[in-house]
Amino acid sequence: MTRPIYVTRPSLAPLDEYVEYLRTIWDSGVMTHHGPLVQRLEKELQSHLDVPHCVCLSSGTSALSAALRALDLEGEVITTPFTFVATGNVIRWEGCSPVFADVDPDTWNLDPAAIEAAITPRTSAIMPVHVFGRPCEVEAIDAIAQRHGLAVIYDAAHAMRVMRRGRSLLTAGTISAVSFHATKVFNTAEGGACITSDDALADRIRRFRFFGYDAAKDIVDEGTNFKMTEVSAGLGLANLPYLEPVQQARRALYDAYLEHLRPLEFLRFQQFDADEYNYSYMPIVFDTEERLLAAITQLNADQIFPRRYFYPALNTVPHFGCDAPLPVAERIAQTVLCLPLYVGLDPVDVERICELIADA
Ligand code: T4K
Repeated sequence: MTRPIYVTRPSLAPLDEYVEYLRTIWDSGVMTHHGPLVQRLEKELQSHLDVPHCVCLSSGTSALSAALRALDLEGEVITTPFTFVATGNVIRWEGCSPVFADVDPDTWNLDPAAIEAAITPRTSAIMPVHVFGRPCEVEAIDAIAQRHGLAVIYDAAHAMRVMRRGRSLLTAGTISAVSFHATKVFNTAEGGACITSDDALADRIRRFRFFGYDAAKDIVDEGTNFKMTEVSAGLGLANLPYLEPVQQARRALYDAYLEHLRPLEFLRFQQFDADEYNYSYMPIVFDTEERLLAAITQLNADQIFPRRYFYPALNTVPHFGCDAPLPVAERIAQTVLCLPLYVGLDPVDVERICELIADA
């Protein structure tokens, strides 16, 4: 038995395969500025995802930032309170106001009826999150956006390798922003990308990431430094061929958890289509926060460290200044726990984790 066990570990290609990419960097001396490895990674991701534009950036957060900027958004952006703090922060960072709407009790994603109820004359966009990779109600959200003339930016940080009706979920919305952080199913250490089918938006995001320069190095926009390095892109290129086996291994672990945990009456699970999901997280919901805390104590005593993604609900975080209670999201945030899930996690440890939870 390995200890300690953390909530995740990065999936990494064999080191010698990554070293081959590093060698090309050492040979060329090109470390950054949209070099050959970033260009190749973008091409490979475009073909992998079957999308016209995948603009690689320095993080999922910078991808969200660039998406908001590319659309010149201002005013209110409706989003979910059940998400990582980056989602809400980036909206404020870009000069807009996040307006939190409640989530659906089964999917844990924004409830379309709650989105519609939150629309005001100041609303400019909807920023839903496919939380833990579970797709949002994309059609319903599109219909609302069209009715009210709003942009839809998906925070698709968790959604690499999620399919929806045979297509990558990253094709949803005006722009989807995905994270390639070390803790994600596909990683470039730090990194992210904007996916869009709009040529003009893709070009604008490319300019933003490089100080607003165009190809001739004329300053044509107000940009910043959101560049992905060649070192990150090389890691992405090395990791990309392993996505299928990584996903299969995660699915086997997820299924093993479910087999042991399903009989426990005090637990609930996120609902999704098993064949289109990416198995990026193993979230479980307890009937009470007391039981969740008891389970954490039991697990920690055995050096197992699950995580309370995403606690607390963002509408209760003071800097967002939101007074309205959002009971479904707050309840889920109080009672959800993400269990360890990564390639290499020993099935014996999965069993042990489940026993400790059952004891709680
Ligand atoms: N939107 C959503 C919905 C998101 O969830 C996120 C990020 C974003 C936007 C923004 O995307 P990025 O800008 O980050 O690309 C992690 C990640 O930093 C973050 O990417 C992720 N979501 C968030 C949910 O979780 P922590 O606070 O869990 O990191 P940490 O250091 O506690 O790591 C957790 C465990 O992972 C450790 O116990 C051990 C393991 N680990 C971690 C790292 C960093 C490793 O084994 N190796 C590593 O290099 O934040």
